[in-house]
Amino acid sequence: MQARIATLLLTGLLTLAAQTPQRPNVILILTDNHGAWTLGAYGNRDIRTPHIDRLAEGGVLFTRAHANNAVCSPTRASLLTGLMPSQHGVHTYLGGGGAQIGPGAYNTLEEFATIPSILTGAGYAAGLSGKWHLGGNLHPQEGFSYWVTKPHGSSQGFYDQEVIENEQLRTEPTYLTRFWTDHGIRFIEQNKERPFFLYLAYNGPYGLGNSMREPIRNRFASHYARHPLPSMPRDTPHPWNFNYGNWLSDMQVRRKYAAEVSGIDDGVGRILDALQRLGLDENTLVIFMGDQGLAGGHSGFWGMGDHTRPLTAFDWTTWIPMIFRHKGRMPAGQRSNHLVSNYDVLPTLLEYLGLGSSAPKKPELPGRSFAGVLEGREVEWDNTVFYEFENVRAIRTAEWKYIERIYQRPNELYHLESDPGERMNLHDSPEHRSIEEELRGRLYAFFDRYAEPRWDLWKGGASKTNIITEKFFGIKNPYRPSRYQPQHGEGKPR
Ligand SMILES: [Ca+2]
Repeated sequence: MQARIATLLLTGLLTLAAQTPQRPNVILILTDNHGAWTLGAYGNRDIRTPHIDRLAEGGVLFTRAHANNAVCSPTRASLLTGLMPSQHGVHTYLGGGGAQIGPGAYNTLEEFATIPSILTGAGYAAGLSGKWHLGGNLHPQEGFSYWVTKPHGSSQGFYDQEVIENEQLRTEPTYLTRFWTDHGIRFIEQNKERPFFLYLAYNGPYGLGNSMREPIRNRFASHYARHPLPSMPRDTPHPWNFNYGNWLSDMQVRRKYAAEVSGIDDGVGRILDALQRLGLDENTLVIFMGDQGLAGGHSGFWGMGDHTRPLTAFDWTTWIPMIFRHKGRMPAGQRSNHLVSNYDVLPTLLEYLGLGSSAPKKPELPGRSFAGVLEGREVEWDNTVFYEFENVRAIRTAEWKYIERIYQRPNELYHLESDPGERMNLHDSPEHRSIEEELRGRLYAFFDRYAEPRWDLWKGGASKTNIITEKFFGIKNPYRPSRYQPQHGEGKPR
């Protein structure tokens, strides 16, 4: 009898062991200034993205994913912490030097639990290959043990650029998009026997500044050399364009942007091939998303919500690609219309990995887990996302968007169902007063609940970054932690 119980116990344990394999690996591929509209999987017919399209065919694509801010550092901080800018204090992009590298450098996420710090706490090896842009760039942060990144956030090009490797600055002559992919594959190979988290954060396609004046040097130069690229509209520039309005008719910029999207697609293809080659397909969750979107001529804009005056919250700056794939566990070829945000990713990922109890409790997370959608279950979902960019806050539902500004006008109300290009501002029109009041109430309730007074610009709080609308808030210098001591090797002028 005892032997039988022991056998049953043993069988039970063996069955349990077989049913609870080690947690899946996670690869989070993040692109920079990347509108969903550039990808074949989202309906684009003139930019070549066969590998990202293949990824989508094998998993779940979110047709309506939005970023909660217009620029790099805040959206990355929100992705990794699950918090709003008025909770983590990163309101705009970190400028050169400052918190990023040099004597004032510090990690702006230090006091928060993040996707990498939570996963490394659960036994994952974590690797960053690509753009960090959240401070303390020279040294590995947030539990990362593999750390190859950039000293700055902005990209002046994709060749002969400064990188940080082995905690040293140097110039990398080769194609950065390929360089990040190479390091991503190396990290996967080194950690293939244990759970790993790869944060592969491409600095392309970028779409801005000198990087778009660099000639196309990847293998797509001839493909796009004469391509008319009709997916980038040639509208009359919107009067709110600030510094890129004349790019709407610039074919060099369009072709360069398209070529950098396709360059990333090659990298995604190599990552997927590496997973297959190493037999990791069925034990690896792959997430592909953009940090925020980019207008490529849409509604008369080029760029993001910081390339306009006033600062804006238009959909072209927030609409991002978001694709999840996990072979064997996730339904293939699914498209979800749930309205989701970058700040929903952390709670989703933790629940999906069975780490829901590790979700940070304070500050309170505004995000909601859509893990059920990934597993093909029906989930209750409030189709509402929020946006915050300095003096601009917005609420977006499936049907409406309401945008409010502090210290500046106008406010804006758009009926997105009939006006997806956000061209007809219905603010203050008598027949829309009640919907505007309702949305305004929900917007205020959201920030009343979640904003931390310390970082709530609208209520006298500070910022870890310089802010573009400094004149409205009277904040001259970004917050710096007082305990900061320069570390050895930092602060060397270059
Ligand atoms: Ca960006």
